[in-house]
Amino acid sequence: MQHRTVRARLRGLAVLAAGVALAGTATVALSASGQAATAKGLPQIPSIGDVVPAPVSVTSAKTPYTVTAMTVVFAQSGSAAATGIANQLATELRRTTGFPLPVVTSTARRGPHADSGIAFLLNGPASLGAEGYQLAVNTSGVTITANQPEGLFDGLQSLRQLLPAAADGSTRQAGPWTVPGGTISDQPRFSYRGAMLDVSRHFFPVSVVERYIDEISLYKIDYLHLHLSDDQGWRIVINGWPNLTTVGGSTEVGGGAGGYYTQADYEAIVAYAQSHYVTIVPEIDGPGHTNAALASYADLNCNGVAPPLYTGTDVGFSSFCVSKPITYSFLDNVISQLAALTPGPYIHIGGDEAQSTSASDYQTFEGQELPLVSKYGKAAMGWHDITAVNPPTSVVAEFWGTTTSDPNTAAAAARGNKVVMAPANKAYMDMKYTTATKLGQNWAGYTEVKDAYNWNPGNYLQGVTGSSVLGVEAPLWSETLLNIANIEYMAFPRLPALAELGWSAESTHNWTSFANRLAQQGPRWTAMGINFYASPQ
Ligand code: TNX
Repeated sequence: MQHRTVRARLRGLAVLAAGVALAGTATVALSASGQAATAKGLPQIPSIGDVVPAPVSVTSAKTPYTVTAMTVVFAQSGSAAATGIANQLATELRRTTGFPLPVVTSTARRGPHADSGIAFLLNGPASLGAEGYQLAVNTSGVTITANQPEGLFDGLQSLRQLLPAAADGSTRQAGPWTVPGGTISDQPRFSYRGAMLDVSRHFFPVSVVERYIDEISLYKIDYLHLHLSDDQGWRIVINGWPNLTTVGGSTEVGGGAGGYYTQADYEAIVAYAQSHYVTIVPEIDGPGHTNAALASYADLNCNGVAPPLYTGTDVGFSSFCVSKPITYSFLDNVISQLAALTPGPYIHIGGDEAQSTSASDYQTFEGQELPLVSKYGKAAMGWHDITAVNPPTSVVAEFWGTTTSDPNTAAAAARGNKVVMAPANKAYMDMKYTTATKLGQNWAGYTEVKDAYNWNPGNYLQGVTGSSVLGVEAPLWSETLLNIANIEYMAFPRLPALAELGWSAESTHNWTSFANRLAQQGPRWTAMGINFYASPQ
């Protein structure tokens, strides 16, 4: 990770001491100076179950493992992906421990060393699925097993949380580097666990997007939806349409300079995301939220006149010209280029708040655009407004409403469409926490951490249950957000709440347990230099 700063570890431990109410029995305690201790009353290291999102099943044991200067990291023989994941851990731990931590092939882990060191192995049972993993800690070592590299990466995220928070710092720290003993067996409830970043209202450079990828992947988020266009800015180069970025990308909310990604920038984001097992979902919104494109090309407007660029925060005033053929040749170019640059399965086509497009024009528009997405080999996602047009069942609807009933979305689910749950009053990370929150908006209400956590995505929207729910997403709209510190303040600690709803089994849902495990994340965020809202909850 980049840009880390280390703040007082003692302050972190104080938060830890205040926040921890151990679910299991911890067997080793740490004093505030970080020394192993057994005396009562001292803050204890976490038990192996103290992970966010909560694992499916956990067994605690009195067998902690301590990483030392002798520790070797083993990677599944013949797997470049497993080696990459082993290197991620080794690189991270070398920085803070100063230990050599060589990464070697798993065939070297045999004889008396058969369970020594830290191993990433791809021989887990098939029942773990693509993303599941098992993590076992005994006094000789740590073993993470999975079927697929994604599972190893998810297991690595759990292991990182089980190491002392100082391991997440940017400079050498004092140990000991002890991991609590026992086993975890874990796999996700939903396959789609998303975050969304609005890079249109305010533009964020590649480095900010990459840092956000670092942060979301800590909590096993596996999709990042990028809102690449809106009234205030068009943020990706489309060959053949240069004004989109030179004009449409030249400003943002408040009139700042805006910016845009070259296609090489976008490819760098995609590759960075892939190395974190995150799939990018690019969104080009339409027919509404399109002023930046309309300002870039007069021909895209029904009256042939380009409107001025827009730097305010109103919604619902712009529309593509539904009756002009150029609208669809333009979108064909956009979607074909985005599809070619995007290895993931989805292209998001927006479709929300088309208040300046008549219902019949909206129907015509979506009827023309949806086939373009399949023409280029992708599945379309759209905001749930799109369910009004009876879209093909391959289309995924993203529910952003504030009610628990939406007849169009329920009807789409009944026809077979999948739904991603992002209810604005629960999952929108740009809603203020309380009336005192300076950043953000409040049109969907105030969302404290408990509000973000206490709902069930599998049973929230009437008629949208069971296999209709593909997963969850945490949208972060950026009308009021200027930089990474602003982004982090709104996402932490609510993003981990949403991540737990997406990953953890419904049977583990428990506010008290979550709040206790969440409190232990604070010192990690401090060590990583992540700005967060210190919720009194
Ligand atoms: C609604 S939700 C929007 C966005 C705004 C957001 C602000 C949705 C699909 N559209 O255009 O940025 O509210 O919270």
